Amino acid sequence: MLRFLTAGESHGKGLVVIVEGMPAGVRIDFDAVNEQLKRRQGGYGRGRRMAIESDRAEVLSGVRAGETLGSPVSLLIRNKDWENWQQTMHAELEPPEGATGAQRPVVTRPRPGHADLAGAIKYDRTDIRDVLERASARETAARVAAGAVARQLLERFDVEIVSHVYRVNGIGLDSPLRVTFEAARDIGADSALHCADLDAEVRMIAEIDRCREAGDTAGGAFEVIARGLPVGLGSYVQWDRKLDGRLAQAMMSIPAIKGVGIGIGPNAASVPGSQMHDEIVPAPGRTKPPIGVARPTNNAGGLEGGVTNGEDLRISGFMKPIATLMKPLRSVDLAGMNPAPAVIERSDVCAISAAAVVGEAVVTLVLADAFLEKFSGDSLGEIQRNYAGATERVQARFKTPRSAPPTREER
Ligand code: EPS
Repeated sequence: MLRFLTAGESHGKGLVVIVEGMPAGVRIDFDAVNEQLKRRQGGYGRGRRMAIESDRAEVLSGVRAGETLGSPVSLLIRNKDWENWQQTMHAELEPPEGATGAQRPVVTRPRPGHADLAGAIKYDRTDIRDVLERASARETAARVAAGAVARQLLERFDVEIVSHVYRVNGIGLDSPLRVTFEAARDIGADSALHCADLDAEVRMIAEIDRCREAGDTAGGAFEVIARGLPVGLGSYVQWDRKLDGRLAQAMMSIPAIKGVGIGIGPNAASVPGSQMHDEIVPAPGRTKPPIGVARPTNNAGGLEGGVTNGEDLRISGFMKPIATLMKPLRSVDLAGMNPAPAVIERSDVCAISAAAVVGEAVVTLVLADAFLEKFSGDSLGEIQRNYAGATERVQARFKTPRSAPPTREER
């Protein structure tokens, strides 16, 4: 089992994540972790906060001489912006001596679409800052760091996880399945919007500019694709073991995600069975995975019955527009219960590229958990042996193509 917990406020000292269940003996490349954090910070439409931060993870535990120990891996990402918030975000009763930054006024005008109103009522806070600090998508930096650690386990088994953005508001591609795994993998690190289709990207960027000029915000859609997964992660035998359900929960937990699609996604409701299901054809000699069959299409997105079926796993996330509008929507000032425009906090116009990187991270964490469930072990070596044993069984089954099912005697 692989699990993780995060902590940290957006303008507090920093973010912390504890990843538990990483087996011992996995080599950790810290640059690779920081590279993922850098990717999350980028993308067209991000706000000024990203110019302040240059996120890096400090390892506090669980790794020694570059290898995991099997103990919890804990990571710290410091907030550079803390310098500007000490007078407002101090943990002590009063600001400690030398606290820097300004003392900010209390926030009392909740933003429609953010956690502000529900959070202030639920936790009985008069200053909405107590809610928005934790509800902020800043927390996703911690998840990206955790995902970058889990990714290094899956990479040992040739699993690759990539993503691409395919829509901003209504602009872009109609289906993510038009983008191949290779096209998504080859998107450059310097890509403005992490989109595989350059023509669509130009139109999507224009839409973000239009929103910015109008004091508005933009949402969008992205897809995560995982290649190299073995057949049999997840299970159909119990509701909470279905991998599609577990992945959907993880995706929906990303701030602003309002929908999830697997493969063809919601369009599955609009096509007849003959156009939906992925036919099975012989593929003798197929090695990755060694199952002797292949699918000419992948509308199912690599999952049937909540189990990986050997095709690329494809999962989309649908993001609503950011809740902070520079031309604010109507709200109520909770201090006097009078109508008032929603508060304006510094924010992004569009964070869809960041959401794609976070999507990769949460998908990686769920897949690593499912992987460890199937090939479980306390050390990398033990997992490798279990994986090799399972692969051998599948290989043996498909080695000699059978024209008819085995008879009772043969069995
Ligand atoms: C974010 C940091 C935040 C926001 C954004 C995500 O920083 P700040 O509030 O200082 O500008 O830019 O959060 C939101 C859009 C939100 O609604 O909470 C980050 O690190 O990703």
